[in-house]
Amino acid sequence: MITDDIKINVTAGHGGKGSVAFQGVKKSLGPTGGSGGAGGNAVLMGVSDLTALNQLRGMGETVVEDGNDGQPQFHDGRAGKDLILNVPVGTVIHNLDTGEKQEIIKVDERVVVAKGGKGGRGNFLFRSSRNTSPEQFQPGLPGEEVHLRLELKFIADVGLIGYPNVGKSSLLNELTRANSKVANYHFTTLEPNLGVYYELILADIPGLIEGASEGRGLGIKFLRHIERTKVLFHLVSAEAEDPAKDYRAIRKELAAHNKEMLKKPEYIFLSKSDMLTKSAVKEKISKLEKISKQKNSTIKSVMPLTIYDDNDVKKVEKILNLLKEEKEEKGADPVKDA
Ligand SMILES: Nc1nc2c(ncn2[C@@H]2O[C@H](COP(=O)(O)OP(=O)(O)OP(=O)(O)O)[C@@H](O)[C@H]2O)c(=O)[nH]1
Ligand SMILES: [Mg+2]
Repeated sequence: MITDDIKINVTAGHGGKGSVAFQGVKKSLGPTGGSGGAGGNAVLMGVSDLTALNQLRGMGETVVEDGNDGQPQFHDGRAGKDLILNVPVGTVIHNLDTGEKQEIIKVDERVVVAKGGKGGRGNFLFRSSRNTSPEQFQPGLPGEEVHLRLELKFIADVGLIGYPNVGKSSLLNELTRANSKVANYHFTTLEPNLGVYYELILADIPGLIEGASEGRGLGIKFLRHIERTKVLFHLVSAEAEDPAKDYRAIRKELAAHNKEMLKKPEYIFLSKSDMLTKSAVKEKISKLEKISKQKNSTIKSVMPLTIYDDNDVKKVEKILNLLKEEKEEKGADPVKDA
């Protein structure tokens, strides 16, 4: 199971205390107390492992290492070690205390989520012409405490959507080296799968059904993973009695999740077209084409598709190649574009 939504509480390290010490026995020989080290920070770091949040589950209250206290002889305390927590790229960090949101988009990108407390000054730093043997010092400051929700939203370029059993996973496997489970029943895919076509990332999500937004089937929580994709590949089975009706039903669920989803360019595939005669395919395609001619339609193309015909698969690859070029030209970032 991929963990894609968790809460964690982290407290950064406490700053070390400043030291009070003097040269030799006599105070008059001057202060030498070093300062305390800063407390360690809590840092989130982007990694490519999509299951990285699994490791953060059940970590409870986590406290980062404190800074060491200052020592005599001008020795400052060592700073506490930062705690680095790996999160998958595409993780949105919600600060539950402030309501702030931040995203980790790149591998190795680091975000300090809780800053360690400052170390206190030792008495050496309190010396002055008026007070040559100060007894003052500062205690270190406490580290920041944060309550975070970490929500993974895949950074995919293409989202595969449709009813269950329409061949989404089969297509993903055909186009990429993904090994998404395929079977002839509904809800074979229980959690999202990603595949890579050159530099494009394709996301295959569990099938949607009418009422998914009200919790039917597997629900629509997976839609967040394709919220930021540039385009949608919408598969409607040739076996559907009324493909236009199926198409609209899925669009309704998309809208229920987020109306912005309806603005994405869409490529429609009448999947499993090998199951029908040529004329029946034509008829169903024309029904879908009618929709594509409506005002405000974001449909780019409608085509029949069977994964058993190499030519069909090549046509899909052609679309992907165009998207790939577009992405290269723009240096497009699917996240920023969304
Ligand atoms: N005849 C035919 N069958 C296909 C085609 N593509 C997929 N299938 C079959 O359709 C069934 C469902 O395929 P999946 O790829 O698991 O469908 P899915 O849309 O991912 O289904 P869920 O994960 O349940 O949403 C499997 O038995 C596939 O072998 C096709 O082009 N033609
Ligand atoms: Mg599937």
